[in-house]
Amino acid sequence: MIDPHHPEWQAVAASRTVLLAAPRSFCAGVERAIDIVEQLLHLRTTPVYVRKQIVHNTHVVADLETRGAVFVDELDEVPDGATVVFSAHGVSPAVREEAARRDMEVVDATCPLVAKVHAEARRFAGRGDTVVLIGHAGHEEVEGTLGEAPSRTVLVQNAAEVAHLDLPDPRRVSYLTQTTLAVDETVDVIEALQARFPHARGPGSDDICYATTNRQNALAAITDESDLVLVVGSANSSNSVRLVERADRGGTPAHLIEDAGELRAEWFTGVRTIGITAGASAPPGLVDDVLAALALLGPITVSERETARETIQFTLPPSVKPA
Ligand code: 10E
Ligand code: SF4
Repeated sequence: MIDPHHPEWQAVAASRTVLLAAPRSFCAGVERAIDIVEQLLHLRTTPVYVRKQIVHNTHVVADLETRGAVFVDELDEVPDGATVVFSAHGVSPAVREEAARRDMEVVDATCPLVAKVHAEARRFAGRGDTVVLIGHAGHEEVEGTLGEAPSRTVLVQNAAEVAHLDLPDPRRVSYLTQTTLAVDETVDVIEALQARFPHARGPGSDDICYATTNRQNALAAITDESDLVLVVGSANSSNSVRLVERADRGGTPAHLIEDAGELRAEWFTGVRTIGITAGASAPPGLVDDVLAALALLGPITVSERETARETIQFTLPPSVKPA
């Protein structure tokens, strides 16, 4: 937390320029997922369970928890017949089957762009291909997508792993990607895959979503001019971590912060221009808080650099649509 009266913060007091990347913060899939939980809290008199973090942001989860949502890790913590929300990252068919078997009311907050990747996994595996899923092991979205055709899907995390793939029929290969990967790194993985398996077929371009791509491009546009980059987001947020790595690869020191309380004085020595962005699950108000905190160190001139305009919105499931 910035304390303007403390000597360590006084030592880095200065007037500064802040470059705000745009787009940043909430994407359409996150807005929809949060809306779903909010609507249910309003509409139901019984408990509203949410399987996993609705989105990967500590503040969003804490806020919904305060308002009554009950977050659980697995369905075994949810009573039979209860209302349960599936998170924006999606679930495997096995989870859906368990919910159905136990008569739960499921409200699915899976982002439609994640659901699209699930549909591709079913289609590609259904035509007899081995599906190479490019993504990060252990991530909830990857676990959900892998679950669509577990015996026909293999996970690849980077270009180096492509060399170790041992596939049953090298002519029957398809690939898919997690929605929040680094665009530039994914190009390398797909190239390595196509070099080894020239028959490999993909989803057209790749599955990285518009929001991920836009936030990476917006950050790239301010990285060179910045002495320091701050990314607002939680540590388990894949798309937020990719933004930090993107700035680092561009040669600018970058830090992921949950909120203004995590700012550290030593980051600001010699820094005159600060680039700021936020991951797709980070509430916009947290960026406002960071700006307010930075202003305690001296006058700031804020300049927003917009590289794309986002107008996309997803409709809510019928069961939670406001009348
Ligand atoms: O860790 P991720 O970036 O996948 O998730 P997030 O909750 O931080 O941001 C929203 C992205 C989703 C739901 C995955 N496409
Ligand atoms: Fe959907 Fe993309 Fe947002 Fe994920 S990051 S919730 S895929 S819009």
